[in-house]
Amino acid sequence: MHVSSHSSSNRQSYNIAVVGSGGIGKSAITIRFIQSRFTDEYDPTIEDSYRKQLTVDNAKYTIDILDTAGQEEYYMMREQYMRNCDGFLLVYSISSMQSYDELLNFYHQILRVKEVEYIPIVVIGNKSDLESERQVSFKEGEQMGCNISGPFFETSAKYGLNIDVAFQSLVRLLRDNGGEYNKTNDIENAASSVSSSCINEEMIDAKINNSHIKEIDVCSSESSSSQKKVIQGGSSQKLENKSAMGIRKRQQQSQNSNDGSSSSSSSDNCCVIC
Ligand SMILES: Nc1nc2c(ncn2[C@@H]2O[C@H](COP(=O)(O)OP(=O)(O)O)[C@@H](O)[C@H]2O)c(=O)[nH]1
Ligand SMILES: [Mg+2]
Repeated sequence: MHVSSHSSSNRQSYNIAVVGSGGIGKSAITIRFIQSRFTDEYDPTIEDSYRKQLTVDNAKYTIDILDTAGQEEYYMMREQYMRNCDGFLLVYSISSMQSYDELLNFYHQILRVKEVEYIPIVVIGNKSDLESERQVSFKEGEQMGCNISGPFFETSAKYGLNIDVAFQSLVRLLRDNGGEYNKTNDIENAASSVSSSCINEEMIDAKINNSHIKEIDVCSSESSSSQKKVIQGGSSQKLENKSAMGIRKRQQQSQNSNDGSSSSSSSDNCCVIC
């Protein structure tokens, strides 16, 4: 169920930041999405920006993705990219309760910096393959999505699970100014879509019994298609004082004409509107 009845943006390009604590897989998610591969190199100091073209619901979009790094500890330094970005992937690791707890700090800072009540955000619980190390339940992830009015996905950058649908979901939010997640969009509609209990318990039970990466509520997602990419090295941009923060920076660009869904599972996705 994607939303088209709300105010739609005519924009065809958006700036997105991948945000969260260090070591939770921001770079792995971004590289999986851009390059359809998994990297287990971990360099917390590299900040990259990427460009990718993707098609969502038959419309083409260019998205600039900032894979943030190092700013986790530099509260003030985050403000610049927050101001510049239209939408955010807020990421924690299911194997780190601390990274989960820190998400609300990021969220509140984004709202404060942008001075708005709603901002297009998708919540991601990454490393869903690390079941034996799980510290954050699926339900807690959904609760976080409810708290910040955003769709929630558990992903595995390692296995390419739910990565593409998470990005597509964010593009739809940007296009629809949040759709049903933005309660200020359409008061009547929003009121009727708000359920008294934040999470549908039946859905959760089905989810838990099944697996952590299958859908609990249906968002449309697109079928896979083959993907051609050109990755180009580039110059650094955007962040100032990066040397003071020990951040190394690259820029990569991916031009393609697909819907960005080739690398992940076919249609596993989940969103809860609460
Ligand atoms: N098992 C598993 N490991 C992951 C996953 N995503 C990232 N990692 C690993 O976690 C470490 C940190 O990832 P990275 O993307 O550099 O984290 P960042 O600091 O948030 O950018 C690396 O060793 C990655 O290989 C995942 O989905 N599953
Ligand atoms: Mg990183």
